[in-house]
Amino acid sequence: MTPVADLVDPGASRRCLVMGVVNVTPDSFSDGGRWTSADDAVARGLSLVADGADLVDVGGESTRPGALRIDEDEELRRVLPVVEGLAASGVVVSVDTMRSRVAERALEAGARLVNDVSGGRADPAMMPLVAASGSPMVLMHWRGHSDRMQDLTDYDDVVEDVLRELQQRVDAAVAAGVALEQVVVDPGLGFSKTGDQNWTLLAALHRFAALGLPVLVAASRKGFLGGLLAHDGAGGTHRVRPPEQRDDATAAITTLAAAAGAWAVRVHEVAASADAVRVVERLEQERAR
Ligand code: PMM
Repeated sequence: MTPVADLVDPGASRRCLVMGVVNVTPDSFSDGGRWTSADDAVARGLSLVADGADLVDVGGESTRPGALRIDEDEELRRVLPVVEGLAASGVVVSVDTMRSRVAERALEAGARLVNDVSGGRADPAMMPLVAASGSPMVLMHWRGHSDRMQDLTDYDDVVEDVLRELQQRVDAAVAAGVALEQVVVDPGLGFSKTGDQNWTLLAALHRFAALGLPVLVAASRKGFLGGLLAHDGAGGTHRVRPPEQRDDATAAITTLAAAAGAWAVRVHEVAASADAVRVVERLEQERAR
């Protein structure tokens, strides 16, 4: 069994880690269509590591709002050669999938972490598979597939409700035989959340950290940043900032997430976030003196 703490440099720095993203998809909102050949995707992953990524998350299925599912064979075809190529180069690879069979094959190909945005809800075989494999797992807060997730944004209190629903997923994982030391939690920014609800969750990150489990924060390039940074254009148009122009705001969130005790941030452009987590670490060392 690999505890989360031993995934990257066991015993080394306790700073917030940086997870670089490689989406091997034609249609992700953030970087879709850019790394569709396995060679390009592996090269991209290696360049993220050169920029300071501690681990690389490889996904083959877009989860942008409204996306339809692809079939399992297509997901395997996209993901496996990239996982294999990066793992063979010594990269710590995480596989972003809701399917137990994709997770299983990716782990065989060298992945070390399963990142399931459905928190084990999309495929009932996922948690038993993770338990048997001994690999760590990200449980993200999730209420439904992308084609209907934005219809599922009713909360009494978004922070309380997300915390409770995440805790239920942690309990389900433990009941399936996953050790607590293997579990990472993620509030699931942008998944069944309105723009404002994402900000409310970010403002309460310390409460997620207080669950006592490592927390992953994945704000990178998401729509709520595009909305925040929108500006009024000619002719009274309201122009949402496009995804590739949201990286500075993403790095700002990395700083805040690291300061709130996040275990890792998941980002598309790594360099600024890699610097930010080191700034936060240095300040914390200074405060502890
Ligand atoms: N968001 C996306 C994909 N995978 N994984 C986790 N754990 N948390 C997230 O919030 C998350 C994720 C969607 O973003 P992308 O299409 O830009 O990768």
